[in-house]
Amino acid sequence: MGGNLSQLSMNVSGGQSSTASSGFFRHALVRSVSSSMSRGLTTQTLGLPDLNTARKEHAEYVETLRSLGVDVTVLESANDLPDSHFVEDTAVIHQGTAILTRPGASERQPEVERIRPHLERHLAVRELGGSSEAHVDGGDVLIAGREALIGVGARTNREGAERMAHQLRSLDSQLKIRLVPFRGVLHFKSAITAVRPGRYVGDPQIQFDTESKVAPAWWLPRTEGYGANVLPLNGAVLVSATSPAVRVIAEAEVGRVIPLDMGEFRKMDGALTCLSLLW
Ligand code: CIR
Repeated sequence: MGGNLSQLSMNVSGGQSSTASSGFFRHALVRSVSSSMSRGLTTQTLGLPDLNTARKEHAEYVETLRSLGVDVTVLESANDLPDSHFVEDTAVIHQGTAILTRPGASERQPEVERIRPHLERHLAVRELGGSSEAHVDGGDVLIAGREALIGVGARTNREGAERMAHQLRSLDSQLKIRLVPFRGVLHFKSAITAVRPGRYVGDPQIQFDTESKVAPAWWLPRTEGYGANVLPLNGAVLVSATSPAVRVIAEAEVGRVIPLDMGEFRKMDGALTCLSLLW
């Protein structure tokens, strides 16, 4: 088991000294909220999302990225694709190259071709490769510092994860890549992200096979598991406004924390990282 909140004071000084190693991004691609978002896929039972509130939350997200120095391209909404604002799942960007995914949910596969030309405008783009049965969602690929964790779960299968690992390795031979089978949550990054490289925060709802355990530095209280999806960006950490615990952790680890309301996206299994592709 990793750290808990009562141990926080012991970790604070070590955390603050490493702030500079957080991810730095100049560009982001986001897509405006689909007007059919309430018809998207979800495992939650939190009710239907309110489109206007979701648009406000999205606008605030975009403004926050801009306030941190990110040049944000906002694509027109794709109203025929209810989950298309969750652009993270369509590609994995590393070292100036976008690797297109092959999402595990067939309903979401058309999103990839829809975003391809916009990625090609800015980045080198490559295919995942492998058979049509190789599936990977961007929400299962966590790259933090020199480590990449690829979750094998509800949306990403072993063949998809291996293809993604192969592509990442060919871009960056120094990257330490691990495939991590998991259960209990939709995407790996729904439950594990890094406030900064090497410092993972986790939702205790995630379950691992014995041999594939990930040991986060911080496990959140069960009631605040949603807070485990954080977005470290240009010296700050975006966190969910619903988790006081993750706020305390991110303040101690990084210093600058920006809480955002993601309530409408949460109803559809979405969280902070899902709404952007960053490079
Ligand atoms: C889905 O089920 O695919 C969407 N409703 C939610 C996707 C959220 N994306 C992510 O966690 N990376």
